[in-house]
Amino acid sequence: MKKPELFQLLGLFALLAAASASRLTAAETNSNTTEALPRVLLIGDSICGGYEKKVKQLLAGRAEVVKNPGNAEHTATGLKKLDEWLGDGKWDVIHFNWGLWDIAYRNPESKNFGHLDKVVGKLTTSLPDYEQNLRTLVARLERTGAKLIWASITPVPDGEPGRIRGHEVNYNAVAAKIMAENGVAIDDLYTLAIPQLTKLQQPNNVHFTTAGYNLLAGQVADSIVAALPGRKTAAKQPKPNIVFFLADDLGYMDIGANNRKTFYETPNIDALAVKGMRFKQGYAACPVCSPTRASILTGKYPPRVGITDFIGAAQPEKWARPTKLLPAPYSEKLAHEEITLAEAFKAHGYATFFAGKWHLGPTNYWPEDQGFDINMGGIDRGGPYGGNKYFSPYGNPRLPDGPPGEHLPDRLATETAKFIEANRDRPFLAYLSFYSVHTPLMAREDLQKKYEAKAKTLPNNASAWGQERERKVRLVQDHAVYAGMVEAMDQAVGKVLAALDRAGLAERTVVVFMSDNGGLSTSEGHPTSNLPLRAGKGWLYEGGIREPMIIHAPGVTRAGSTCDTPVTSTDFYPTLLELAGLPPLPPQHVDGVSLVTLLKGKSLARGPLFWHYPHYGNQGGSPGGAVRDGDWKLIEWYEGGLELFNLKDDLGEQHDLARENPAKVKELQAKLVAWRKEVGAKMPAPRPSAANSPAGQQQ
Ligand SMILES: [Ca+2]
Repeated sequence: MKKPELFQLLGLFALLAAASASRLTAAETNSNTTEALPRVLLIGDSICGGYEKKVKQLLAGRAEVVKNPGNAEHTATGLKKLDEWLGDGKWDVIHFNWGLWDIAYRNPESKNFGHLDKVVGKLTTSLPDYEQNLRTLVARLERTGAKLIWASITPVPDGEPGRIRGHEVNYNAVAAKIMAENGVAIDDLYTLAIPQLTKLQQPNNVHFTTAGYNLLAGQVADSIVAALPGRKTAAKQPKPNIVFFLADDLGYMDIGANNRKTFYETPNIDALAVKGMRFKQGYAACPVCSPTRASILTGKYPPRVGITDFIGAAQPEKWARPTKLLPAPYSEKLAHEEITLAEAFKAHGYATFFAGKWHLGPTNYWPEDQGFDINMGGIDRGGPYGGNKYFSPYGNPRLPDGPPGEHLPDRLATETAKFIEANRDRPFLAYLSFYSVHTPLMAREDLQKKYEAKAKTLPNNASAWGQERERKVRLVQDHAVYAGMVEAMDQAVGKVLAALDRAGLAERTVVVFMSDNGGLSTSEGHPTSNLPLRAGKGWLYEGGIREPMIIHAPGVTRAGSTCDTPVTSTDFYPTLLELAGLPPLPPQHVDGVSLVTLLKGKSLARGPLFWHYPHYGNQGGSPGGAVRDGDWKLIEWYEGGLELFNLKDDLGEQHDLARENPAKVKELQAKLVAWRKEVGAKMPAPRPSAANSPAGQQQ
């Protein structure tokens, strides 16, 4: 008997065995082998039906593969039928998947309940129900003693009637968490399919072409082979962890790595720059906080997400200041439909952690609702305004108080370090979003004293002031309390990096440091100076948007390297996915560009960067937009007026070249206008003339 024939015969015996009896029968019947083939049960929906045949071919002679009869449908069907499918339960490997049916919408009017109705109506299974059902199913599968492999839900294309693109990511995230908790292997068909989706999937349909099913089958067969008895699971290269530090209101010139003469001391952040790459033209997508925060978490420009001002700013209908224009309306929460950076990582089995300032919406829109497993202190507020503010008790519903007097940045670092230690054996995303160095201006007493003494040693020993429109602007860094706040935050960064070292994770953890807008220099205590950059937080000049930005990606970035390419906060999303070896999510991070090429020291045509801030901030600025293209920057003030700067020659934006170079103004303004249209930017409105009268002047 030739080998292929033997394998065919074995396959036949296997089928007989599956149909009627236990595998002992198969072993006894097959007198030519001393051992029966391992038994593999496939449980799945029509996608599984699509790759079933090829998987059986690929495993012929190595395993007896049986699929559940028909379609596994949704998790509720699984709960009803699982015992029937398991039969005697003597399986070596069970490869299973639920989800595609669960995320389908059914027409509640339909009587034809046996099929997907292809009409958006009621979601088959809510996310909490899916989680509960899947937990029960996994518990029952575990009792079989088989090695378990869970296959992620394959992508839903845009335009498929009956399902919404993106739901699969959220359901995969929940499933990945359950599998991680239960030690179930993951066969990530989602990640496999994403890059080639348009080629391998049928148009506007979740089903695949033959080539697509063959691709899936190859990976399914490999995952089964790796789990077969006597096989050691091949040790995979662990995925890198991500630690993302986001400072609040820290200016570009506030760290030693960017400013050797800074009054403040930031040895830990400077050391990070020495290990990784420092961006000299890294921008925030907005000169105030909530919009930039949204841009990092969504990979989209703020006007596309609708969050164009800090949440809490007065909407136009409540606007009381006697301004020329009415500010544009803006969204006061980050929509659940956005697949946040945290949700994207969670979908691939990452543990996700948030600590600190959130400021992206009311209750039900906090970090735990946007993909973070743990939330320490992230709420609606834009500052530490409860209790004793920067010192415990904090009066924060998401941060249990520490001992009286405990300092907030240190506590957030402690929590982050604890999370890192607890998750040292699985990939994680830790997002430490400091409340520091935002107002209220409060420092640890020892640090304040240290910098009061240091201020006395400054050459002129006096603050100096300039003018930015009607506001005075600080020109010298010498604020002792602010300096103390900067150093305390830097120490907190050091504490987290030390935890990575202790856990032995420093060489497989990507570390990012960024701030959400420029340093506060024209209001609310005017604590810092951004010179030579013009103005500060709340302004479209460089002082308001150019940020301290560092990325250390072990094995990718060269120690102590710098980058001069202008990049912006929407770019983190695709960059971090690529660094983690995860597939991009292009419809989500539509405004981001992966910076990995730059991190490797190569050049990248990043393209122009845009800003839209249709609001009167608290720092003296007025509504405007801006575009940065090469060395040029155009600011369009919506009250009227255009300013053109060449940043290469004029970093301080002192020489407006708009009159000298009308062609460049026209070119850049056309780009800005086209971009506003593309992202659906809302504009400030002209005011009814009555509102401009002194009677309308409140505030
Ligand atoms: Ca801020």
